[in-house]
Amino acid sequence: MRIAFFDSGIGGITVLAEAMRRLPQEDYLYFADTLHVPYGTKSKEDVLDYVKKSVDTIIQHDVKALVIACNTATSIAVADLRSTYGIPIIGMEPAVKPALEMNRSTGKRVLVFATPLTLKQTKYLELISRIDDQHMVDSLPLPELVEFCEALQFNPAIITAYFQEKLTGFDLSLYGTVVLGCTHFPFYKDLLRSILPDHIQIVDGSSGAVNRLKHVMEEEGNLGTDGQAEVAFLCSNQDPVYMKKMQDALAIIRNRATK
Ligand code: DGN
Repeated sequence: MRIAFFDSGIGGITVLAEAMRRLPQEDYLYFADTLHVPYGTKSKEDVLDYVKKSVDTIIQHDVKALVIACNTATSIAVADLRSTYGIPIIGMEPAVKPALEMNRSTGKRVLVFATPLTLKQTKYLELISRIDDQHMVDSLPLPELVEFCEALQFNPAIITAYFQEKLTGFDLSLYGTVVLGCTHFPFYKDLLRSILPDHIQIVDGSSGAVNRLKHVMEEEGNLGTDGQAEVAFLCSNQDPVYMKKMQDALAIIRNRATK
């Protein structure tokens, strides 16, 4: 049986790639909800509906666990999904906790990049109020970055100009860590590395999600032994061009210099 990964578009491929690296004896199914991408600028009610429909489709395939490889979908739907389906469901969490720990000795701040919808959800606000007692965390919504990514727009001049505009007004000397709280954003990790000052570390939630996946599969005694990290791609509008795009995106992320 396969492990399924789900996102509105190609973002979750950044988490899938980490799982393939760490759990190569599994096989995978990747589903993109191309009928409704992007989620991050839509209403909570609509996203909940899109996620449930997508998971209903995914569950018809023989899958043993599901990773909601989308911070936006996780923050809106993970509790609902866990009470509906009888397989392990792993969600994303912006890596704010490790980011705060990394800055303990320097007293620097944390800057979280995510979709506007993720940053508005109770799940995120509760996380911040639980772990950020010193008020060291700021956030920046970057919805256009999802659109760039879906268009495979990796032109350094365009993306650099975008980041520079968005970061206007931020004193970067105050920050020690940037958190990529949207699974699309690690596609820009190499570029961000060249834009941000050297003292700023960049973290994302992929390794945390894969740690959790591995732990859950071990607990269930259900880790794969004979898989070959093969990936079957599916998308909700069944567009052959998008199928090819998902394969290209996986190759891009696997060849990225900054892990
Ligand atoms: N990749 C999604 C996330 O992690 O929030 C967002 C994509 C979107 O649909 N906006």
